[in-house]
Amino acid sequence: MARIAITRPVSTSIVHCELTHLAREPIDYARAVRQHEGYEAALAELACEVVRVPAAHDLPDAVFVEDVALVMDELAVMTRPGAESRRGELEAVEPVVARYRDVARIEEPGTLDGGDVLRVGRRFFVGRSSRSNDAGIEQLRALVSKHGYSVDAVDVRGCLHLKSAVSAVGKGTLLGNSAWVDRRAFGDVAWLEVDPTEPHAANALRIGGGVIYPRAYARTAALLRAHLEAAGMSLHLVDASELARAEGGVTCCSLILTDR
Ligand code: CIR
Repeated sequence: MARIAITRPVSTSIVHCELTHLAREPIDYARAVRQHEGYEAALAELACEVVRVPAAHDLPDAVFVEDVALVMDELAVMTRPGAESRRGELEAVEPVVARYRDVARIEEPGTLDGGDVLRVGRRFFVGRSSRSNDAGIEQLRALVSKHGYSVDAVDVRGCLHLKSAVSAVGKGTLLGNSAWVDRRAFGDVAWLEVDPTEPHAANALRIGGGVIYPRAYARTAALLRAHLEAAGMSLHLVDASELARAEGGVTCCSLILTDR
């Protein structure tokens, strides 16, 4: 069973990306490309075969492939991104996803961004955000409940996506910023709180026994490292500062799946 990470190159137009909670700052394209290469190297360290969707330089946010699809063992769901400027991203991603899974779709009036979807075992938590609406969440529920997954909507405030506020860093362990999401929504799980000086530090990408994480959040990284070491897991730090200016984190830049 091979582990696949689907990625997409940084677009030359990244500076024109969508921004919701951040002020626009210059983005160094060459540095963003180098950082993305470092991210792909971390994926390879975690035994992923990196499969690239062709670049789409006219689509500023195309690097954030997480938002346009969800991939489970049983099926894939192409989302309908909440930002209209991002809907054109699906066209080239779908055929790549379709190599590995049967594909279902979120349809109008539903909207859903993959960044709002957090999976913990057979449970999906979906952020009700400016990008994902109740119709999208209902459609997802209809598609995945027949495969034994539950879907709970969770309110998020102050950040773009649910996974800006909380992400999974181990079996049943979440890393979160409780100023942006109510941890009680997730029931009985272990919760690591981000350092209060690092509100953006809750987005981590767990792949098997490793976690990819931005080097910039040094205090939260120290906490996370101690937790992972105790659990026999590894921490893989990457530079992700340029894509952070585009309001993206480490989960956003890949779709992880198993090829059977
Ligand atoms: C957007 O606003 O859509 C992009 N600039 C950032 C998307 C980040 N994606 C993610 O957190 N899953």
